[in-house]
Amino acid sequence: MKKWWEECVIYQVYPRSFCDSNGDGIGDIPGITGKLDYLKALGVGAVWLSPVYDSPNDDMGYDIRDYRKIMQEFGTMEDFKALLAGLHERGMKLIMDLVVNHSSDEHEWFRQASSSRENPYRDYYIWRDGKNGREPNNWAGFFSTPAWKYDERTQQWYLHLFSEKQPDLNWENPKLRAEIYDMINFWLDMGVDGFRMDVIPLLAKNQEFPDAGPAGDETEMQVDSAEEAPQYVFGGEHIVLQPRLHDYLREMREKCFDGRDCMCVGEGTCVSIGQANSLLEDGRELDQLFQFDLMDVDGGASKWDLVPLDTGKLKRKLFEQQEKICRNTLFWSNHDQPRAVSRFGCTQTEELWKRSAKMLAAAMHLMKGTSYLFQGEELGMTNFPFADETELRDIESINFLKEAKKAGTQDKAWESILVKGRDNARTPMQWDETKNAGFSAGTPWIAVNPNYTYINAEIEQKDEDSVLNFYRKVIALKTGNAAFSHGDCTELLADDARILAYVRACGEEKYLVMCNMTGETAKAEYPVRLKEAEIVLHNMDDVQEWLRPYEAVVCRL
Ligand code: ISL
Ligand code: CA
Repeated sequence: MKKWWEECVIYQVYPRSFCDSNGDGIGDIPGITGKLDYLKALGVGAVWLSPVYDSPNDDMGYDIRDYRKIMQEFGTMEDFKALLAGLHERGMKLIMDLVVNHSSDEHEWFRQASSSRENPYRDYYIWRDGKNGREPNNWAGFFSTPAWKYDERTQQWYLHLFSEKQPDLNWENPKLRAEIYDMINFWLDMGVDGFRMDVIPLLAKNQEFPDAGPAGDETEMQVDSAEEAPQYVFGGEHIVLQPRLHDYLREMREKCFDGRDCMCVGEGTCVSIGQANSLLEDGRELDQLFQFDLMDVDGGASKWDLVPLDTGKLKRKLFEQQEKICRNTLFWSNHDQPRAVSRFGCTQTEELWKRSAKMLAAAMHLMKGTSYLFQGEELGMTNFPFADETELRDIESINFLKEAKKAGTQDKAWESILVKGRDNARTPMQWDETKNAGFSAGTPWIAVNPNYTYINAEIEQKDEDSVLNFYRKVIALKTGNAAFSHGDCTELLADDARILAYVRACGEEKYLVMCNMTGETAKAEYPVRLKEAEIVLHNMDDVQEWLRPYEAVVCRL
């Protein structure tokens, strides 16, 4: 028997940008509840809600001040319960975001912990003495800062892999773990159906806290004086998939998930394709994992290094995931990534925008695995033409630009932010042609993409040929047809870098999916003659011999 989460398409809502019900410019929970029929009509079976907990929003809700309270701007606990009930009434599930690698520095635990070294909560976080007047080690954080911050009051350093307002929790401490499990059970008892677990592979840290760097390299960041600036290095080998992580996840399953019909999907930060199954294999840790290799195909040493898209590489990664990851997930984007069509498709003309957005829908979501859509993807929403830094809201981009200015590389940094900045995904959902795309009657917290005049839900609902209606068809195939929901997936044309081609098969039912991922017509030895094939889904009106730019076709074999 397949589990519900293996059979449905899951839709990610970024609440701040989804729908503002009271005109304060910030999306909120009643706003989401008002759109449930839209989601139902799209055909999704579950919603993953980015964090809605009380937060000072240093990292837009990923810095939690109170795990059992709803963020005031988003509404009340009653509003939350109404959302949950509204989903359940329509036969949809709700997955919450679980951010437990770190809390906010405004969380009561941290306020206590940082008040004195003797405080009973001290050990809920990770404190160390400095070395030579500097950080305890050379670890770099994710947001262009060192990973440690000095606390004047208690004269020790605390670890924060993300912003300094996101201190890392100390999972070594059994009391902290018990509090987290209680909190998880609080939400499960209320009826939520699962969790998306933020940066879950980073929970356990090497307790020696050694410097990071090439093994055996004694020079790492040995700094001899407080004046000399050390080189900070990402401490991956000491924080990703450490042995204790597996103990924690197993314990969590025992204390929270066993005996319940819920699911957990982990954000597989820094987990390679080959490592993914170590968290999935025996079903005692995670149910699913987001593996991020696709998100790195157009990056270099860092995501900010812009590398042109190599569709051959993209294809290899996709099929490697198919082959090696049990219970695979499929996604083109999320709230941390640029918009899929701007990144993997083409926005040069309106026609190619539409065609390539549809091609991406078929290419990804008809593969084997649970599909995750990010809000607006189903409309073909695009990256935002940020004019200058005053339009940025995301701490990652803001910090990156600040550091680039110091180094005199701000022009290059700005180019990267336009292409890769997380705010691209966070501009308001485009509902209709009215003011602010129908997102808010007030002033939105982040600018609305000017293309809402033709990319919006209302227009697309009415247009048979829209990206939205194409997504509906893809979702209907994915969830209503055994070959697509759990049939085998076999790659074809593996040596052709331009065409993504595969067969989905379940018993006698067989379908061929062929997608031209490039802007050129792609002649090749096709497995079928398109003109004679029984076409069940197509993003163009007529059939020719060869796939035209971004053409996608699904035929029954
Ligand atoms: O966003 C990224 C790349 O731009 C990632 O490095 C990201 O920071 C990483 O995947 C962790 O993401 C998650 O945790 C962060 C939060 O900022 C992200 O929004 C969240 O998805 C810290 O909680
Ligand atoms: Ca609001």
